[in-house]
Amino acid sequence: MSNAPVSLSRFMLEEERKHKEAVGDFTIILEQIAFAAKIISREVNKAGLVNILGSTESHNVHGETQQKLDLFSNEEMIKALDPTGKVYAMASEEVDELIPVSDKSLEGKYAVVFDPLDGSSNIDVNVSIGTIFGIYKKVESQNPVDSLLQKGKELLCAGYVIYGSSTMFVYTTGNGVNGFTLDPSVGEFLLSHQDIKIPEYGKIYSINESNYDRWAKGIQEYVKFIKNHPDRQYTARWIGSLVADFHRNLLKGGVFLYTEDSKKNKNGKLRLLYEANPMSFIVEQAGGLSTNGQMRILDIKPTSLHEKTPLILGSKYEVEKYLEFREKYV
Ligand code: P6P
Repeated sequence: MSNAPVSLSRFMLEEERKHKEAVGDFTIILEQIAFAAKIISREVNKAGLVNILGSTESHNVHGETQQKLDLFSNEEMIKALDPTGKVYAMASEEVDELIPVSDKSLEGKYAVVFDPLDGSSNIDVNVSIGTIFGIYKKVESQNPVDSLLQKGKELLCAGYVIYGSSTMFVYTTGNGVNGFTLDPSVGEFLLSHQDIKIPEYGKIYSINESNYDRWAKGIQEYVKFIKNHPDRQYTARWIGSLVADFHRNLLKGGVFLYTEDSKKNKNGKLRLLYEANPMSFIVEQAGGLSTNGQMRILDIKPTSLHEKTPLILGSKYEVEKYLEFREKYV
């Protein structure tokens, strides 16, 4: 049995062979996302040394100041995907409308949503950040946006890249979750976390408690319960970077919550298409749960590219307990 490291490319090809109808288009898209991730990783890891730190004068659709690395990462994703001719439609957190694709891409069979660099407000303070993506099959419709406004449960693939102490590529195509760590010396992502499963329960809860006074009673009572759990001591961890907080909880167990509140974020802060849905697909494939407090995230029918949703996801125990408290206190 060879103990040679398994590269992401080899893993993808072996996955592709399991689908006799596959012609390789899907693998090409994934390979290109991995390629863009390597470029972004290189720039993120030297951001302090070149004039790519800091913010631009521009703002995204959410009114957030766009960081230079945000825009750089967005461009890298588009440059990696459009030339393949396989991507019929694309949407990004950094672009207000549907991203125009070249004529040859109009024959593409897939649609891709992505947050090119989530958590970018942390770039200047050297905190882990990430890229999040999801891939859909194109739907036959007059309006290309319809291929992007599909329920999360229609995703063919979802993944994220975390630019942290190492750069990792974590993804699922519906057959479990696997993690690959970038070996910069060879420029390859190598299989390092095979068949990731999130623990049934954890000891970590991740929520920004500065919003406490604006939460519904059920959320307040849930957090109080977790902080005083009868069976185990939980600890609070909040990095303020979804990919970093999610990745830690995926590996160690626990719950991540960005709930709605009465003032700042009436429908939560995170975006359904390119943050909540991909992370929800991954956590469910790893044995966890993901809800908006009323329903499964992956069952929500999106109505606009940048709509927000409350997001509570992680280990089954903590998410089910959250639903109990929301039911009890409304
Ligand atoms: P807050 C980063 O800006 C982000 O979109 C997510 O990555 C992160 O989980 C959240 O916002 C942090 O929000 O309100 O704690 O700054």
